[in-house]
Amino acid sequence: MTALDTPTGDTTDLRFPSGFRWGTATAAYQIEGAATEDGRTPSIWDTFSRTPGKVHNGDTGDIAADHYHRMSEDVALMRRLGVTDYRFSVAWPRVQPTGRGPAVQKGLDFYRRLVDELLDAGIRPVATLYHWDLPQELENAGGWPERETALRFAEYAAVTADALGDRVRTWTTLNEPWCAAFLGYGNGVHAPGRTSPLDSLRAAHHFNLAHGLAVRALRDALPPASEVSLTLNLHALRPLTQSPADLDAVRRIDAVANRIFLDPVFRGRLPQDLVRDTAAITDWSFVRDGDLAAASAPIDSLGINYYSPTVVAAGRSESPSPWAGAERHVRFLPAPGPRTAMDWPVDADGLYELLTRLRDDLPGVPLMVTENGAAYHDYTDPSGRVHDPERVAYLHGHLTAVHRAIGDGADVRGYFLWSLLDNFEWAHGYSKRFGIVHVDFATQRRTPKDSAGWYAQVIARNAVEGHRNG
Ligand code: IFM
Repeated sequence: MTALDTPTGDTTDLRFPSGFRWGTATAAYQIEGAATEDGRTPSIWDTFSRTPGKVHNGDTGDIAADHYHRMSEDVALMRRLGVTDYRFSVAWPRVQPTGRGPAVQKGLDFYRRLVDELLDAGIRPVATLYHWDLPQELENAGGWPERETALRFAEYAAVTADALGDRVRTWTTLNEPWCAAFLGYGNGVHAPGRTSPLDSLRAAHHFNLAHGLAVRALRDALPPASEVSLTLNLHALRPLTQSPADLDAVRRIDAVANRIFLDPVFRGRLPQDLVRDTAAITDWSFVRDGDLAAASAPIDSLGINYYSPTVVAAGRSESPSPWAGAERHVRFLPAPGPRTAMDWPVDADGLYELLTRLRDDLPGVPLMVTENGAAYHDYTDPSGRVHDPERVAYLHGHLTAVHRAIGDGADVRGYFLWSLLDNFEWAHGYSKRFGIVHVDFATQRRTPKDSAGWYAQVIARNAVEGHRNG
């Protein structure tokens, strides 16, 4: 029990610090639909999802959860949940359809309306600039492996901040650049579907550069009290055994999954072991003088997206892999325990391990859990209810882990549940439901699941239930 906790009979209220930010998160391509409206042009995900065999069932984000037309209803849902914050992403191809030049007002107007409705509902908007929907024209010009894309991103950040900066206080440059670089350009399971280790490393560097240049552009455009952040899906790594070979497997994956972003952004340098590990692929000469200084422009907080841990051992894995050569030295093992519909293990300790690692590695950097949640096989029962006890258990376990990390000194300022709505789950299409609000994609009817009611109570009490002595 910490000083914040309150005993209540057999249970204890695990209280969060006052002012803790309780949010939900979504991303533009996953919920908006309206793929061709108001000047929006195709992004790499429009192209990829139309490519036969790339997305389950041939699903696309053309309509998705139709949030573009149902935004008011969705904000009203959040108002009822009582969330203090909402994390959404801005679709670059709505704002700058060709990836460059002046902003399209109609595209920006949608976000202006969204932000106004959020503020009217007493909900703080948290805007992410890039959640994977690169304008296709920029991919045609080379995409993230090319430096030019980073320069274009900084321009997009500036025009978006000019338009929304008076109302949006918290900004995130990139969401999960690891996925965008390594799943998009390394093993090709995400858009744009390339399978080149070199391209994935080049993309990762240009994401770091893009982030840093965007931080500078945002600082120039935003009022001084604004907060600028970055969201990483850091991998919580565990060795199979404590043998030197298994520990080296952890080191390799930590370098190519975690430190490839953490070191440039927080220390202005590349991990030297990563440079050695990838010497057969590149000499990293695409990193120019000044890039790492630009990448390490100071930020106000770090966002962490966490779903499950990764167990590794010395060995060999399949190719094409997202691991830029590390697959020749590392095998991945299933973590034990129950699994979600994604077949991801449920293991809240991994979140605690990550948050306390960052407490130690990045002292003074406030943290936010910007995504956490689970997909299950949800359905509406004959009475119209959606019972999702497994999701409630997942969320309860993970919030308890966040609370424990805070008690142990991690400076965690907020938690954003993924996701508000069932949505387009990338290569899985609509087959995986992460929402706490069920969406019937045939009718677009929204039905809050039991987990939504549970989360509303957590927010209202600013606490989750713990067990005494438990
Ligand atoms: O749906 C995704 C989200 O877009 C990024 N983080 C992980 C989620 C679940 O896979």
